[in-house]
Amino acid sequence: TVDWTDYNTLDEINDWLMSLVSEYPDKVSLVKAGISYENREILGVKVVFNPGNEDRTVFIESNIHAREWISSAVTTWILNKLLTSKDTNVRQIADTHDWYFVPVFNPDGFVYSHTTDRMWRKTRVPYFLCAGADPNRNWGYYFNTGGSSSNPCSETYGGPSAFSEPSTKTLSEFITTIGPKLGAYIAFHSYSQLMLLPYGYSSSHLDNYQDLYNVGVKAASSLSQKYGTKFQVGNIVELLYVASGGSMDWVKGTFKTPITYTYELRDTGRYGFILPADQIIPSAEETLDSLVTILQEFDKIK
Ligand code: 0X9
Ligand code: ZN
Repeated sequence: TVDWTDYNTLDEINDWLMSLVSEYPDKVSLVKAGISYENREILGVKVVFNPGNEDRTVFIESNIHAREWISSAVTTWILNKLLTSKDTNVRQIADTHDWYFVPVFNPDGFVYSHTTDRMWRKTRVPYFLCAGADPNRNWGYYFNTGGSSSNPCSETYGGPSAFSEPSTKTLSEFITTIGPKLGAYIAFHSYSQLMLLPYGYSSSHLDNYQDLYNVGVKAASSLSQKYGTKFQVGNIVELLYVASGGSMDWVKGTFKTPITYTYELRDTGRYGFILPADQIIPSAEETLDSLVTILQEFDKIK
């Protein structure tokens, strides 16, 4: 069962997604967002509370990196809150957007991180000496233009070509079907407590960087209210490193989606990727607080 007191397996997450479709048949529908190398379906849900919000679609991505378990736990918690919360701010953002939640972008790696190697990051596509490409270096926008490796044994191996990985290729095809409707694309990773702005291929302040930054600072302030957790806000290259071929870069570059953030969730390194499960709910609560601020502040800009 999924109750956010512990991390869940892929089967538990997928069973829970399917149970939501039965529980809320008028709001929730199952989405087959892609298929992995090992032939796992990449499942998600579309949630619609009210008609007329098609052009205000929010897409939430997590666990493109296998070991970052907190990311899908936060995604499923937020999904549950949107369906059940009576808080007026949560209801306001829920009811005025259409939603896509795809909790596990990299199911093969995620299963492998549960069964075999807790620190696995990449896909499981075999490449001669080593397995896996970094699925967040494999997208087709400024692919392989910095911050990715051409060595298949590297943790940041970009793959032999853009969209070489079945998961990123099929996910990109699905996202393309809704791309023009996207108002917001949010990717959850861990760890470091950052709100990252496009692009990962460049340190230039491109597109609507200034709006994203100003709203990001307000969102980080909201995030800190409950537990005092501090997040920094800024361009990927300036806060972290060059990282080309990321999913958010591809979405932003292809569709010019206005709202685009990549979160690096808790913590700052004490536990790192192995974040204790008793931090799932507090991390998810503070993250939802920041998401409320993002969507409300962008409504004021338009
Ligand atoms: O290196 C990454 O892919 C991310 N950091 S992590 O420690 N979770 O691996 C940063 C992703 C930045 N986003 C893009 N490059 N689009
Ligand atoms: Zn990551």
